[in-house]
Amino acid sequence: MHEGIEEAAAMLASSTRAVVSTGAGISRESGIPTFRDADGLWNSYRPEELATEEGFLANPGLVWRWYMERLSTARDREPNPGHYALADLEKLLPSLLTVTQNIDNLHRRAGISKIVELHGSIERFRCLENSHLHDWNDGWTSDEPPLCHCGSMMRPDVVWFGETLPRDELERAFTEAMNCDVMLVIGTSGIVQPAAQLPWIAKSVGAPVIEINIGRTVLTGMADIFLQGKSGEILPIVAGRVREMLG
Ligand code: BV8
Repeated sequence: MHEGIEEAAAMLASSTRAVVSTGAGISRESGIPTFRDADGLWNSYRPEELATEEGFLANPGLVWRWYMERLSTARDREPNPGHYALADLEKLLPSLLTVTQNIDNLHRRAGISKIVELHGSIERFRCLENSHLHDWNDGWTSDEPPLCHCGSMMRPDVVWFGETLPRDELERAFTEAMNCDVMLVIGTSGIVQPAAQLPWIAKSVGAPVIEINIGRTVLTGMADIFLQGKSGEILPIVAGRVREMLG
């Protein structure tokens, strides 16, 4: 059995306010590239070109096409055993809240219902001028951003670099981290702020931090337990042990 899994499962099974914080790594086994790994998204593009409002305004078609490509990839892929194990943990631990940096909608598709999407969703769109919200419209093309009924150009309803996160989501994530009794951090390099604060907040209030990642990150040194490996392989084992412990 993976060193540390037993202890991690026991911490989760005895928790009354568990928080899970996920990054792009949890979707990697669904075939969705991460941002910083060898085949990461940013390696083919520069973030400041694409995931910023300036980048979008400078080249709306390029950024729109990049998001359309990511939207169709996300829709073509399925949640992996790691997402489903989190959905199982949510059923076993009623207080569990999942906070994700991901915009691929795979947590929801795996049946996770208590979720905070800190950086928005690739399935949602809003117009630049008035933030009118829209779901995908089959009349839209993937080449150029469509116009809203108010005439303003559409953009993905995601948080770009240099943009503040949605207040309610950020407030909820920070509050839950300040009140949690265990934090499980999965598949994140722990670089992008303010999402990267979450495990540090948990640590500051005395909650143990469990990290699942294929490699060491800036969080590994502070984590109480580091489970090295693929989240799609480790999470089902952890969820299975929690289930056995709860009987
Ligand atoms: C903000 C949505 C206020 C769009 C994203 C200098 C210092 C500190 C901060 C800053 C700074 N300069 C600017 C900032 C702020 C900036 C920031 O943090 N920059 C970083 C780069 C330093 N943050 C912001 O701008 C945020 N807004 O702060 O507002 C403000 C306003 C103005 C000026 C300053 C501040 C907004 C950030 C949100 C950006 N939007 N996404 C989109 O997706 O297109 S960020 C995007 O990248 C993701 O959402 C995610 O957050 C991030 C990627 O990180 P990860 O998810 O961790 O993914 P990554 O590839 O890095 O790592 C994957 C991990 O998985 C790896 O560790 C790998 O080992 C592991 N892994 C891989 N496979 C597996 C695995 N693990 C387990 N199993 C596997 N199979």
